[in-house]
Amino acid sequence: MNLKSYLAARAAEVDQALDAFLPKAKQRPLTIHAAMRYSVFSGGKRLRPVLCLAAAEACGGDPAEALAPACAVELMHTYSLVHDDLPAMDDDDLRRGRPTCHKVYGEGMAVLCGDALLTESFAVLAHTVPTQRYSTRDYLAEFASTGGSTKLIGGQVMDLEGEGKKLTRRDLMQIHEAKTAALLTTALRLGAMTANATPAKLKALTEFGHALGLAFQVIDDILDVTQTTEVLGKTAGKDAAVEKATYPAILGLEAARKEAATLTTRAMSSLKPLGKRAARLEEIAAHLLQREY
Ligand code: GRG
Repeated sequence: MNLKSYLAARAAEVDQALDAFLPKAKQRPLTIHAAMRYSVFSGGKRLRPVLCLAAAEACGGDPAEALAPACAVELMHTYSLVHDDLPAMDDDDLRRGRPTCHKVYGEGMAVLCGDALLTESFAVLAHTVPTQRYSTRDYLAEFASTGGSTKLIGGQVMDLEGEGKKLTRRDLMQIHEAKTAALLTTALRLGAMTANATPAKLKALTEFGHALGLAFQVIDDILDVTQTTEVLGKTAGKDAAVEKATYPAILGLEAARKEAATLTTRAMSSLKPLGKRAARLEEIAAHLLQREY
């Protein structure tokens, strides 16, 4: 299967599973479930869940076994987007090509929608089947730590506190390790754990996720200055407008492009311990370097 078909097929599987896991639209109270479904089914790329499934395959597992953690990761990701878009955070009107959750449902409902998505993500993760090496407790510890105050939330705190300050490249990397690379890495690790991956393979995927996550963020920063709002589905030029520290702002556009390529090469070479089975992950990394939105 070529990469385009693979990505589309995996994303469709994830969407189907998300639909089954989420409370139905008819479930009362109607508004919160409508807001949750509006935010989840809004045309996201499904990168993190696809990485989760691909990591399971790369470790010789059945991707169907990785659907629960894949969906859990997407729900945690969507919660972070809904809350990040709120006026108290990044204050954005557009996400995934549509008005943000609070623009449609109001701020109070968007706060609750994020809370409900995060809570639901743990309920979905609980469906993951333990393996010989990894218990439900291992999945939970991994997932909770990523969502917590040293990773996702910690990254957002550093981001908020960095506003209006002159950040160094090192500061920026720390923010993006926590905000972006951590969840990508956890998606890969959880997928691998469902395949009972050896510690050596898990380590390789951790290194892959770290470099890929940073590359993904550098590219995201580049696209913010080079793409249009229509193509991105979110407000382009936002970072520069609020004088946010970004890779192109700190390094310059060309050096930022080189940095993304270097990180992608590093990510690919981390995959060596997985052998030929990692070809799909390598292909995804190459694809992300070329992405236009
Ligand atoms: C806990 C509120 C809160 C925030 C945590 C993750 C995060 C910090 C904020 C979300 C917004 C943001 C800029 C995250 C950085 C990672 C990133 C570039 C996300 C966008 O991911 P895509 O492009 O989005 O995969 P889609 O819409 O395709 O799923």
